[in-house]
Amino acid sequence: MHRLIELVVLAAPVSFAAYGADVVKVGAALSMTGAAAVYGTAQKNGIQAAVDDVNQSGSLKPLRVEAVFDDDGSKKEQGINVFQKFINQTKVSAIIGPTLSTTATAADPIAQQSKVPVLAISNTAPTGITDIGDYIWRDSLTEAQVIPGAIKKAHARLGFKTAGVLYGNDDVFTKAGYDVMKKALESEGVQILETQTFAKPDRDFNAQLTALKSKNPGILVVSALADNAASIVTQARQLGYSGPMLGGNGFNSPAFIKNAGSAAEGVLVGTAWNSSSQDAANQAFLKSMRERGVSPDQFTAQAYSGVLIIAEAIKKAGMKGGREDIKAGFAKVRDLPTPLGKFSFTPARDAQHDPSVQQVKGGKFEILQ
Ligand code: 1QQ
Repeated sequence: MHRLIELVVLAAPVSFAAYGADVVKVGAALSMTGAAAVYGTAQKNGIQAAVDDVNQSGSLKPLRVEAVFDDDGSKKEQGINVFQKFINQTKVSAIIGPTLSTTATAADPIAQQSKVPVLAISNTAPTGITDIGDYIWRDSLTEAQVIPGAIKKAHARLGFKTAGVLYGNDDVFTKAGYDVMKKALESEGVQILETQTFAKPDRDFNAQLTALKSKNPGILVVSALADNAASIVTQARQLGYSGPMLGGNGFNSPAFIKNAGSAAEGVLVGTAWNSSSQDAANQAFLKSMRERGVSPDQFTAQAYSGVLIIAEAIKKAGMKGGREDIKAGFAKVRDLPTPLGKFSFTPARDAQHDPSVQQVKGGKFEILQ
């Protein structure tokens, strides 16, 4: 008899915590397969770590957050299916993701219609994301917020006068990144000598790179996802292009460096995460990831920050974790300490914090001061 009572008492908190009404479910639609899989894996690590850290801190008591993960396959259709499942079956309070802007343009309108708040953690296309509607928010800086500063810094240091540009024309992000790069180069007074395009399934970029190299540009500027980026940079060096290269957000993965090897050395990349920041929130994030044996990248930092932002929204809503509560709470987030810096949303629901520029040195990204 004694034994039985003990069991019941011990079991009760566990079952409440796991299945009770006090759980705020957040669906994470991430690219675990397909062209953006390298980002999705990094994001999943960040979300899980932040959920554990928030719950362990007890700061949301009596609530706790639970992340439900699903693979958007780096594709529009699969992203739509995952969103529908999260909204109608899992009945999540909010959705994090999807990984690619391309997928977001298709899936976000469903969440908007269903009045489910979305927090994008890696969509960087300047338009076509948060302007879908008032339930769509993001903590990822857009290419328009990052690239002009990166090009300005590269220009000031290297003094090039001309550029060649290569971009993917079958993806919302790579295309939008190109638009931003073109504008930024022009406003720096840099002449674009040649522009070439490719599509995600392409593996051989020799034709485009030969055309670009023949113009002898002072810098090669590339908008591509990580897999394509590694092949492009490798093949450019193999063709004998020895000038500087600058990439967009797709380059912000250590997978790019790993796959490009020595060809990645010196490549410049604008980034939303200052990995060397001594801010307490960044140091706590780095410690948390170290304890998990995970080497974080920008996508991990944005994912981790996303969970902190949702937790803050719940607090600002008076410790309520419903769909409308989280949406209303987002609007009240101000100067929240995160691994990205002090975080606020702009009136257009975009991210507001400082960007950085990094360069590949010795097989690693190094922040340029
Ligand atoms: C986007 C991106 C990708 C490179 C990151 C996952 O920035 O699709 O908007």
